[in-house]
Amino acid sequence: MAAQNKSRAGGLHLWRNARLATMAEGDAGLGIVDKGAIAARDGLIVYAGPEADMPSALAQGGETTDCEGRWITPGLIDCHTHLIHAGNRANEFEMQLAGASYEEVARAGGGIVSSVKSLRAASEDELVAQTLPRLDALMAEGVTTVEVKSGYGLDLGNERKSLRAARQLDKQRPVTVRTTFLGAHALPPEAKGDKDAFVDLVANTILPAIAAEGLADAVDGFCEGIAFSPEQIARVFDKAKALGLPVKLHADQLSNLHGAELAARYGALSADHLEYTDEAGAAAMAKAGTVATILPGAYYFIRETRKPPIGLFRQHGVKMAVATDNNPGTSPLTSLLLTMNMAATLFGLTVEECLAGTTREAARALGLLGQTGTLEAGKSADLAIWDIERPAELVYRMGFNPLHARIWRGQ
Ligand code: DI6
Ligand code: FE
Repeated sequence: MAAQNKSRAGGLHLWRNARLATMAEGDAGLGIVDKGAIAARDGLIVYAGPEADMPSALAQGGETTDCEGRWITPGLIDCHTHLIHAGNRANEFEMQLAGASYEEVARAGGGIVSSVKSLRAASEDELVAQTLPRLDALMAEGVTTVEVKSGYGLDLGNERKSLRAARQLDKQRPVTVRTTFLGAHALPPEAKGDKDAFVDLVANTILPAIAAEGLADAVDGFCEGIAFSPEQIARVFDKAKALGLPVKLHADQLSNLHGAELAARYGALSADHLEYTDEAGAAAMAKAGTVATILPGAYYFIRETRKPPIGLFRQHGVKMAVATDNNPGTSPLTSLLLTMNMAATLFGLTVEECLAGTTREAARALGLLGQTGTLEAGKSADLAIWDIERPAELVYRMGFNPLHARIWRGQ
């Protein structure tokens, strides 16, 4: 695959005769504009709004696309993925379907550790080659920005390899990739059960080296009984803060260790999963401006029964993002459209919340709200053009892709 030109497309381009869902914060609801148009210059939106109000200097010039009444939304953003991994765990899925418990699967060499083994055995190029089909599946549904975590390497060489592979994705496809270092994801076999020593290694050795190479845009951790304690995560976060990197957290997925409060205390961009988060957690997130990233794919796949407290998030004004959590163990999901359907069906999110969750709020969860996530002048011309009659169709269908065209930075 030839490397794509990552510079912004030059010149003026107009998309006319469209219906817009701007998703802009100040606009009511989806920010619907019935007879809308967008103008972009050098890959940046210079106008988005009613076609009739477009400044004539723009309306007269430029290459024009007639959208024939189609809908335009901001390009979709998948703000939580473990897209870089090697192999898959379909064998474990079969074992579980045959009645094996999680412990039995783990004893047979399964679980996160099996993905660590496969990733360590793969070269950087092999990781890129294995990941591109997953990235392509996301992009085919209008994704223009994707977050990619490490966390299956668990030593410096393999975490570095994972994040370099993630940076490669960005060079090989017309998409924005944001990388997140997830060293505190699981305990590797060589740590021999010593979580504290491993956290020291992550915080004091691996993270500074990753940061020095500029390989991570953010730092994440897995705060859970089966992973790391709040105190251990705090040690990683302290180092991240000292290095000037924003943090995110896998919080309260399987139990309430008050991960939401921990994330809020560190001013985290987002806290993710949150099935067991309580009211104090929601209140703390609201106060800190930490986005709640809802991950219905993992909830569905592991047949979780406890739902995230959507009502509390609404009540306290916590912003909600929606993401795939693509990973080989608990969410082998590469459809953000299906994820929206699950967020609505399983958790009761509205169409507006689902669409905001995969555009504006996902951008916020990545610290990118100034650059993308809404159709507003000054932002990147990241657009998804849809063959639909109403935006609800994007949430309603299961396994059907109505994307007509995907525009990234104006191209
Ligand atoms: N939470 C999860 O559900 C996954 N990672 C995480 O932090 C599990 C990942 C895996 O099983 O491979
Ligand atoms: Fe995850």
